[in-house]
Amino acid sequence: MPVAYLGLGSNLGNRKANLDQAVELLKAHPGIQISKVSSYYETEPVGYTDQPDFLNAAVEIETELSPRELLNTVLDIENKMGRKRTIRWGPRVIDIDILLYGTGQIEEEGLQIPHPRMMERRFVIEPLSEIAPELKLPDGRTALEAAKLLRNEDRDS
Ligand code: GSY
Repeated sequence: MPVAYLGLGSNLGNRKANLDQAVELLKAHPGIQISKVSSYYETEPVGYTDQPDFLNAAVEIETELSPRELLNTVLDIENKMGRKRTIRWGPRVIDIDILLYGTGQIEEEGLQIPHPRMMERRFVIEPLSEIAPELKLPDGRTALEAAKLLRNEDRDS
């Protein structure tokens, strides 16, 4: 069964409860088996910075769903949890991004895999490197190598 990786984030309301609920809703889906969940990481907002800090996590799943079905499932969960799409990069109860789906590369309307901004986002790579340190990322580095690089960049900036 294909293995996929998801990035989760929340910066509105009870952020831990939101991440917990998103994990439970993923778990409850008959086409998804969760194999790993990272710790929850407190992170400063990146991009649009005038918003509360996030809690971020990464999840490894095995899934019978196609990438498009997986996208529709995570969008359903976001909607069920009350996600409102007001400001594009603004605060959100829950955000679930598909980071990787096996070694697949997909460029379709509304669906890009690997996630186009994952490599530059420490809030994605740190939790991912915790649950899958040896996972090969799109640039050929392992998740652990990519995390170290981003840590060093942050330290030197
Ligand atoms: O797509 C991610 C939403 N997001 C985040 C996030 O999840 N964590 C942090 N730290 N900053 C963010 N900026 C955006 S947009």
